[in-house]
Amino acid sequence: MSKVYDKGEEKDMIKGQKCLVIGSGISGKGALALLHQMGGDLVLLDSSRDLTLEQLKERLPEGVSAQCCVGELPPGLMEQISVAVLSPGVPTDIPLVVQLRERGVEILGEIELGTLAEKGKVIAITGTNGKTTTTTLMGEIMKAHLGPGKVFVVGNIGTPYTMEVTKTAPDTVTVGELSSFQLETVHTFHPAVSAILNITPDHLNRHHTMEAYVAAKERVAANQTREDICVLNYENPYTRDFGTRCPARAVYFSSARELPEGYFLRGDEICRAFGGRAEPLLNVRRDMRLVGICNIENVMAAIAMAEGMGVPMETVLAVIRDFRAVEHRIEFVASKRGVDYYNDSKGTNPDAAIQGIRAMDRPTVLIGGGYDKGGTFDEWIESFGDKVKELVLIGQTRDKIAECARAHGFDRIHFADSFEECLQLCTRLAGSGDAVLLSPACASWDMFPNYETRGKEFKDYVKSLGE
Ligand code: UMA
Repeated sequence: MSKVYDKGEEKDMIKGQKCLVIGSGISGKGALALLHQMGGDLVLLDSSRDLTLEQLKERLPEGVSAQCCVGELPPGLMEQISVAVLSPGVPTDIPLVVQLRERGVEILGEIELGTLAEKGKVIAITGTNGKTTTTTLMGEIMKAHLGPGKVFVVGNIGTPYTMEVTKTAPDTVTVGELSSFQLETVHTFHPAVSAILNITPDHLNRHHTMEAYVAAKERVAANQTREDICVLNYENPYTRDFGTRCPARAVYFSSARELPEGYFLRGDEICRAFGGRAEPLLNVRRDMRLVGICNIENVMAAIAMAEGMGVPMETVLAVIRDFRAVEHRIEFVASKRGVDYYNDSKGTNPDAAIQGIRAMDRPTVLIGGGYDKGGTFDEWIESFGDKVKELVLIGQTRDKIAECARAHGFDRIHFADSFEECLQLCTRLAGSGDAVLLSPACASWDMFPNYETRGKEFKDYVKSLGE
């Protein structure tokens, strides 16, 4: 997707123009509010057939008026549209978007729209896994450095960029968690510091090929220059390779080898090496409350980004020492009748779910399955080893997973038709000394509005169990 307008033209691009927002979720709402402030003439389209026109109108932000359309655009309206803002969940290759593009309509993602109003500096974090933890940690580090009111944490983490960007100023920093969906539609987005934590297969039903998925992730650095920094994982083949082509200055981290330049793990110490000299910065057992190699990588990436933003190391380390796991990410819920329950609802792809299994230290009843993103489950099942004792499957992918598990010789498989049935089954299957882990390797969208709801229902159930 090429850059189609120049910075500075944006006000004219929106003011008085017919602007179409596609999607009435939280990104759509943020986009409508910002376009309204910019003087756009608004149209809101949601293609969900489950919505009535009245329900759609109720989703309009307070004080914002827009022509609302459910399903598709009425005849004649397409010709009037000059800008279309896509919510992240809207694929860029659906017929409507293709037609708009062919008509020469400016296609922006919600993140790109936010970029038009950004006045401060931006830190952008992407990757298949670890984004939410790293973004949250980075937000805390920047808040400790800059003080209250100067830092905004936005993006895939839950708060749309467009809802916060009007508060930015030359001395603020916005920390953004960016998904591949959001990065597909950026044109001028320009972070001072970016990070690609790792890239493993995910969202292939949306991007179709691994090449397209990787290309979307790499867009995070598309407008960076040698003045900027891009933090990359040396142990991931895609991100290591990107460092040789990246327009920004690449700074690597590694959890598996000593690097001559960058950040790496030596025994239990995270070290920094520059000019061939290495020095230890922190001890991962003594100075970190987060567990698992994935979190050590997240912390190394955050240290690298913070240094790139000029944050003193003592501030960075003080925040890391106090930082706890993010909700829904390998989150210990409670111990009931000798069984430890862990909520890893954010394990929405096989790679993330592998990290969940690795973090368990006892026989585990695992809940898997959900929305079908078109990926494969072989590596996830291979990672079960002796640890996963029973697998309880739910959702769209349950038969596909069961077939794959049997092909790998794992047949302690159970099916549940509802989440409630699944949870009760897990409690029956787990004995004292076991763990029950919700880490489904799939998105939640077939049974829940989002992974947070899935995780919350899990936690509510666990809390309702007797001691
Ligand atoms: N819709 C259409 N046409 C379409 C597709 C969707 O009209 O072709 C409509 C739906 O009917 C619905 C609305 O769009 O009414 C939903 O929009 P959305 O799916 O973009 O969701 P938002 O509520 O705007 O939330 C989005 C992100 N969702 C997705 O990327 C799917 C949220 O990430 C993000 O937190 C939020 O913006 C704020 O930035 C969630 C997510 O699941 C957590 N992300 C994926 C992931 O982490 O794996 C990428």
